[in-house]
Amino acid sequence: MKVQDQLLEKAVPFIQECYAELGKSEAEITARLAEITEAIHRQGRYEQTLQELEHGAKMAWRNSNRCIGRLFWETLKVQDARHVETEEQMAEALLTHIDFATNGGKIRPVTTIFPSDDGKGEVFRIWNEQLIRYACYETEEGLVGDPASLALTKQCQALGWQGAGTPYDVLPHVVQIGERTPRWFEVPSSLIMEVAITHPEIEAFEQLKLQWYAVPIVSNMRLEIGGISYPAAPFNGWYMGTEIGARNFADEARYNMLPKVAAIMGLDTRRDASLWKDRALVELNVAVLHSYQKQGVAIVDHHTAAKQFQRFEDNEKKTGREVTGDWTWLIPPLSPATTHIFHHGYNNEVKLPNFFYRTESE
Ligand code: HEM
Ligand code: NRG
Repeated sequence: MKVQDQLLEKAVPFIQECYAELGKSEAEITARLAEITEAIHRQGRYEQTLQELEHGAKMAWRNSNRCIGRLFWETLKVQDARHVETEEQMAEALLTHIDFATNGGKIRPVTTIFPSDDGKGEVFRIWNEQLIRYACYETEEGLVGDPASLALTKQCQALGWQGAGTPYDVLPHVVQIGERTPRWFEVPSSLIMEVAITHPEIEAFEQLKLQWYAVPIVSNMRLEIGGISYPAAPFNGWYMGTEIGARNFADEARYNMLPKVAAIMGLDTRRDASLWKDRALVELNVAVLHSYQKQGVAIVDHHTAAKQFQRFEDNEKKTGREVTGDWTWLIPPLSPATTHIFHHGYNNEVKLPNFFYRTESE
């Protein structure tokens, strides 16, 4: 099938669904489809209206099978950056995103949408996995920082960036337009909100000197709406505590803190059956939730998030839409069987619009 026909084939159901949800008339749908058909035949592409972009992005969130936070899909804000032309403008829009999303800790869900990939022009790319993430260095004492960032840190260094060498150096933004040399831009520390981790009862937690950033802004996925692909469309909500406490700090291949937490708690780490890992995990997660709450940064615990997801499922049922989901990602990594999600099955069919991992050529 021709590329043009493929585009139209995806544009039609999107416009029908989007416009129906927005309460538009059949006449409006017919008129818009005629316009889009004509544009595709004449130029091989069509441009979305701001309203289509905004509602399409919300639908993409609603269709994100792995996301437990979807109750709030209608509140998503869109920063339209489709007019951006230079690396500097890209970097500027990323800083605006961080600032608007952070909002002093009252985090707002946002997506910034850069120019689409129409297969002809240049592709706008963000190299970072998230807009705020910690670097990783290989030292004689082993890895320092977040091992998840080892490859990107090396690439940044090859481009001339140098970090301070602490376990929590925020990586610069690396952006690339077409096949031009990628450019890096430091993120001003005044824009980055971070949370020092303390425990409500166990004072020794302070000795671990743990900290994490306030806002997770995923920047390595492409957004597809109505057949149009946006390879750079960073998005954020707020954290669910377990992402930090049960994975980022706990995974052996990340900050690997469970042995240190067990040590300050005086647990018996010689026997697996003492359940020292489980006990350390719980207190680490208590500390994360406590610290974000104390510093006024939005965060959700996994029990509340699961209840919110239940409400999302109820809402969707009422509107006659089937909820799709990826069970393996929806269950939280801590006490999964205490949530209703664990005891359910979900259809993991991928509906459009949606967010996808980028392939090499994207
Ligand atoms: C995945 C929670 C907002 C789209 C996830 C995950 C969690 C989560 C816990 C699993 C992450 C992991 O295990 O690494 C939340 C919460 C939000 C929120 C609490 C608060 C509002 C959003 C927004 C979008 C979104 C605003 C898009 C507009 C996604 C996508 C994934 C995901 C696409 C899958 C990522 C992947 O495959 O790597 N979310 N989310 N989420 N979320 Fe959300
Ligand atoms: N687990 C990752 C973040 C993935 C997305 N999570 C969200 N998304 N909460 C981590 O950094 O731990 N969101 O858009 O809010």
